[in-house]
Parts: sequence; C-alpha cells; structure tokens
Amino acid sequence: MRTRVAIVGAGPAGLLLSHLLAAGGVESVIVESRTREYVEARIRAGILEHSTVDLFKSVGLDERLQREGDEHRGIYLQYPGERHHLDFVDLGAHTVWVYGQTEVTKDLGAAREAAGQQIVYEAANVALHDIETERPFLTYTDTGGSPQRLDADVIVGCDGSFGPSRAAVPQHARQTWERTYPFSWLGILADVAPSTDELIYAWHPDGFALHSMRSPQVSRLYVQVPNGTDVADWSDERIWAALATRLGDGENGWRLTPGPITEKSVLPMRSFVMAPMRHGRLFLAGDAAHIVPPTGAKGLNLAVADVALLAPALSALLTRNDPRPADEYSDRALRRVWRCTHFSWWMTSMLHTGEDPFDAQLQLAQLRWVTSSEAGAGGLAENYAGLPIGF
Ligand code: FAS
Ligand code: PHB
Repeated sequence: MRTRVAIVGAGPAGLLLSHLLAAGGVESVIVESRTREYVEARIRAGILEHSTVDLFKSVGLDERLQREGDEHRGIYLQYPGERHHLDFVDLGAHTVWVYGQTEVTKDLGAAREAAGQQIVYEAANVALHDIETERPFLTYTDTGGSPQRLDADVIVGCDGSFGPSRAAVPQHARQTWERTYPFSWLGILADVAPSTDELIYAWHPDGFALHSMRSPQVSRLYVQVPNGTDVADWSDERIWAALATRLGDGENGWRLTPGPITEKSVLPMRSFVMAPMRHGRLFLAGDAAHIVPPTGAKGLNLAVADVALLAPALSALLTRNDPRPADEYSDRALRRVWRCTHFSWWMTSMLHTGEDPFDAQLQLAQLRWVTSSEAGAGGLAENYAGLPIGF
C-alpha cells in the first residue's frame, strides 16, 4: 500500500491531522493499534481552548460541540475559606469550552469516516523504517496476522507517549527533558449534576482537588493522591469525603452534591518534551512529542496546535515542493510547547501540596496574589484560555 502521509495513531492528533491534510489536498492513511471503540471511549481531557474551537469551526467540526459543549468565562481558584472567580473575558482573554475528549474523538472519527479516510485499526507490531530517506515506510501486522507495508512520502507520529515514533528518532539526534511530580490524580466520573457553574481548582492542606464536568448531568472531579496509589484503596465514600473537605463543602453556603461514581482511575503527573519534533521524513505531533500535567488543561489543545501548524507545512512540501514551513515546524511548535509546559508546571506547583510548610506558604502567597492582582490574574487567564494557534 502507498500514501502521501502515513500517520501512526488515531487519537485526536492523528484524526485531526488527516482531516486538515485532506483539506489541503494531501491524502493520508492512519495506522492505529487499538479498536475505534477503545480510542473513542478513553476518558481524558475536558477543556478546549478558544483557538481549538475556532479551528474546529473553520473545518466544519464544531456542530455538536456548539450544541452540547459548554462555554465558560473563567474558573474559580480556592484555598481554605476563600473562593475567587477569575473571569477570563473581563481580564482580556478568551472563553474556554467544556467538551470531553471522548466527544472530540467521536466527532473526528465520524468526520473521517464520512470522508472515506483509510484507518487501519488493531494494527500490531507497528514499526517505522527509512525515516532518513525520502521513501519512508511503516510495517505492521493486520488483524488476520498478515505482515503489511505502507509506503509514504512522510510519516507523522501521533502515537502518544508510548508509541514507536518517539523512539524511532536516533538517540544522538534527540534531546529530552522530563520531570515526574511527587503526586498523582485520582479522577472520577459521576452521574450527578455539577455543584458549580465553572471549574473549581482548590488548594488544601490535605491535597489539591478539581471540580470539573462533562455535561449538566455528569461531573468530573479529581483529588491529589500519592504516587503509586491503588484506586481500590479509595472507596466512593472516601473519594466524596476528600472532595467535600478540599472543595469547601458547607463553607459560605456552598454544598458539594455527591452521586454514583461510574469511572475512577489514577493518573500520574509528569512533564516531558522531546526536541526536535522532526527527524528526516518523520514528524511528531501531540503526546508523541510532549506531555504536560493536566492542571493547565493543555495536553489536548497542544496536540491540536501541533497539527494546525504541521498540516499546511506538509501540504506546502508535498503539493508545492516548498520545504520551508516543514523545516520551521519543530522550532515553531516547540515555542508553544515550552510556553504550555511552563504554565502547566506553574499551575501544578501552585496547587499541589507536599510536606514542606515553607512551600505551602509560598503557594498561598501566590494564590492570594493571583486572586487579588489584575496583573497576576491576567497572566493566568491569558495562558489558561490559550494563545493564538500560530504563537
Ligand atoms: P493520544 O495518546 O490521545 O493518541 C495516541 C494514539 O496512538 C492512541 O489512539 C494510541 O492507541 C495510538 N498508538 C499508541 N501506540 C501505537 C502503536 N504502536 N501503533 C499504532 N498506534 C499506536 N489533557 C488535558 O488537556 N486535560 C486532561 O484532563 C487530560 N487528562 C488525561 C488523562 C490521561 C489518563 C491521559 C493519558 C492524558 C490526559 N490528557 C489530558 C492529555 C491527553 O488529553 C492528550 O494530550 C491527548 O490525548 C493527546 O492526543 P494525541 O497526541 O492524539 O495522543
Ligand atoms: C477535565 O475536565 O477532565 C479537566 C479539566 C481541567 C483540567 C484537567 C482536567 O485542568
């Protein structure tokens, strides 16, 4: 089999890339290791930046998002006894949208199916070859156990943090930066109406908590837990009790309404960046190149920003023989990656408690500044609501 662009991974980055490439007249084939149902059911991100929504709108992917998504003007920052609303619009920034990554992936999958996009699901043993030549190719095993080969002009690794693309870049040609945080998140989905109109990020001596949501009927909440936490050690009652304490249930007349938990999982927290995001005819996009702790709600939006840069660059290379945008891709993408990596680290460091009482005072001082200073709040708003795609 032969195509112009071979994409590894049918997550948000791979699906959106194929959609944007097609809009630019470039044909692609996606090779994905899981089933479509598995990919679409993975519970992950929940917040879309304004620039992500604008991009989806520009390529006809926003119909259900506009109908079922929820536009938010800001967030609440909380610490014991105090809850402050940061209104991003009043602070000169954009709104954000609450719309689960599962829904984004379903919308992308439906659009690609309608367009006749070729996606090979349940591909095993995916391997990249000859990426330093102008004739790279993938090999994989199909569901019938037969070996397959996909020849391409370009390969794009959209295979997340555990795929083969990152490792296909020779050690000598790549630089990586990594930070593992000394805590994790335990996340739940609950069939209960959210107890808040906008997200609550709460600092508490017991640990961080976040009240998010997926719809008027479904809440999404997280509590900070130690690394290595076994989700089986956290009963529903224990989870709701920790959320009530940390989110200030009963303070200033606010109540947290618990409900049936339908999903719970533990998510480790780390920052990771790999540069360059290109080697020969292999390009990387999304989690294949970078990971951010979810405190800044950046992961999915960064993946979108990468492919929004990469698609026109590959179109220029493959349809107009203009290599310059593709040559500039990595440096341009990494500028935004590092800005979002810093912001995600900053939010994570400000809100998660540890053993050191000095750090706790620094965190509270920072929270008091951000919630009382227009300059401090404006900096958070600008970064959380998101920078222009071409930043
Ligand atoms: P993805 O990981 O989504 O997709 C990669 C695809 O490649 C997957 O479908 C995978 O099956 C496939 N693949 C992997 N190996 C392969 C192989 N060998 N061959 C073929 N295919 C292969 N971000 C936020 O902004 N907010 C959040 O709250 C948030 N929560 C998260 C929770 C979890 C548990 C995780 C893991 C991530 C979370 N993220 C969050 C970040 C997440 O949303 C990512 O940024 C987003 O999925 C990035 O999309 P992709 O780059 O497409 O990678
Ligand atoms: C979510 O709704 O899953 C979510 C929202 C904001 C975050 C992280 C996760 O910072």
